[in-house]
Amino acid sequence: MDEPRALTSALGVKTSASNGQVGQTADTQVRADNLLGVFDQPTRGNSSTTKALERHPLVDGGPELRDPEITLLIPVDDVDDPQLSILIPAVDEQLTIADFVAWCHQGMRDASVRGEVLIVDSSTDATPEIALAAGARVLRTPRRGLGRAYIDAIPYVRGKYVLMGDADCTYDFRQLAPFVAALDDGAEFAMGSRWKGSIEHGAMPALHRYLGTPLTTWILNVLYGSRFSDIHCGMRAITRDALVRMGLVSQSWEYASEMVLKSVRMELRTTEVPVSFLKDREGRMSHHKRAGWTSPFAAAWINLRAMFIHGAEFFLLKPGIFLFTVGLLMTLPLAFGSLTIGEVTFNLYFMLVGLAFAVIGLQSIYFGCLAHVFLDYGGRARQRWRRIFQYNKAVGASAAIFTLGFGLDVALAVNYVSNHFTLPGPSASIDHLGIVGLLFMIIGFSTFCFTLLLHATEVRYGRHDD
Ligand SMILES: Nc1nc2c(ncn2[C@@H]2O[C@H](COP(=O)(O)OP(=O)(O)OP(=O)(O)O)[C@@H](O)[C@H]2O)c(=O)[nH]1
Ligand SMILES: [Mg+2]
Repeated sequence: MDEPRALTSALGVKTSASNGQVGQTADTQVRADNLLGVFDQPTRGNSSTTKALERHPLVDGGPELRDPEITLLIPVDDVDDPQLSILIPAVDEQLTIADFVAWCHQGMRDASVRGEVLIVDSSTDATPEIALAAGARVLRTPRRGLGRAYIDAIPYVRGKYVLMGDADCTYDFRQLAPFVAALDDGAEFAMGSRWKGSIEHGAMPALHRYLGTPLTTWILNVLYGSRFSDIHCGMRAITRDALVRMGLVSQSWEYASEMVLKSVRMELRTTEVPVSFLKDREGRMSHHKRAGWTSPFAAAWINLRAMFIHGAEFFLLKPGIFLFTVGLLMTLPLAFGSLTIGEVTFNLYFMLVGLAFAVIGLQSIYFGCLAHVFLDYGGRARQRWRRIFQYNKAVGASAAIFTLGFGLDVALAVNYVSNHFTLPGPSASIDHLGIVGLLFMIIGFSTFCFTLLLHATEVRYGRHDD
């Protein structure tokens, strides 16, 4: 505890969220550039930093995207034009951060790759000063969650390859060469796998090892038709281009699932790399433990939530088609009256159950299509659905089906009025046709609404994908 504090004062480092100050001693100089400052005064930052930031699309998006609460600290032995960026969030990791940065440098030397270590730091201890002294770039950000730390850091990533992980020395970054080799071989996403590598005894609680991770990995694989062996592995590499295109939104632990499932949706060239998972150092307490016993459950819950939201179509489209078909089979054959097969009579009430199934099924189908459209990365789903539901044809068909249904129900209403406001009875064919009429009106109206919404997506996404 004492030693890092002493180092802080020896370095004379001052970090400031708003003005990017400069700390200096006889043998160490540390430069702190606020991103805004780099733009306003380009000569203050070193030229490679300025260039990297200027060409980044997120930064190019406009000043409103620059966060005044973020400060970049650059070490004296900074690397120009790195090929690899090791991107590591850290909160209060002063116990391990020096070794961790040294491991990264050793790993990069062994892999013969020119790289930088970028620590996304939200610590209140001496982590940033130690990391900076060890030769890492430090991005000071407010503590806003693990996913948010990655999102905040993306505009500052200079390498073509990005390797992610934890600062607690539980992933062995001395062995990073296989990740670089995988990306060199053409992979866009190289996911670490502790199950294919090794897990040191005591490194993972039994609950995570035998239940949480295998179960959530299995669920994701079922939902997305993928074959990952360890979706929560924190050590993973991705090209910067793919990471930017991914547009991560997760603020917390669920970034882990979001990256994996988006890699499937984006059809990234993906591979798995075995990694060694080590025990926490003596004296380090996991953030989950610090947050309380409910924390792993909260992490599992938000990871599942991400999987379900991004995979909404799984629950909607195919189940919807099934339910709609069952609903039609329960209603249409009874359109002209009850049917008796053996001992069983299928009557108007049976039709009503079928009507409910058909309506729920149809809504599911249309919501599933919309989920497909909203969560589409290549534009192909939008193109396909718009081709199936061409505006004129779909609106024309909706109007025809609705009118047919309306006609059947008008006939029922006329019959009702002309019979002194009484219906002939549940087995009369006019009553059965009235239910079919309702079904047709619902199908027609829902299809019209869906067609409008589907084509409204053009307003949001444009037609460049056609
Ligand atoms: N910048 C930043 N880093 C974070 C945040 N939360 C966690 N980290 C860091 O992200 C890495 C992974 O953190 P956690 O997933 O919470 O992991 P942990 O404390 O090692 O807990 P275990 O999952 O039990 O290993 C560690 O290096 C943390 O210091 C955050 O809100 N902001
Ligand atoms: Mg850990």
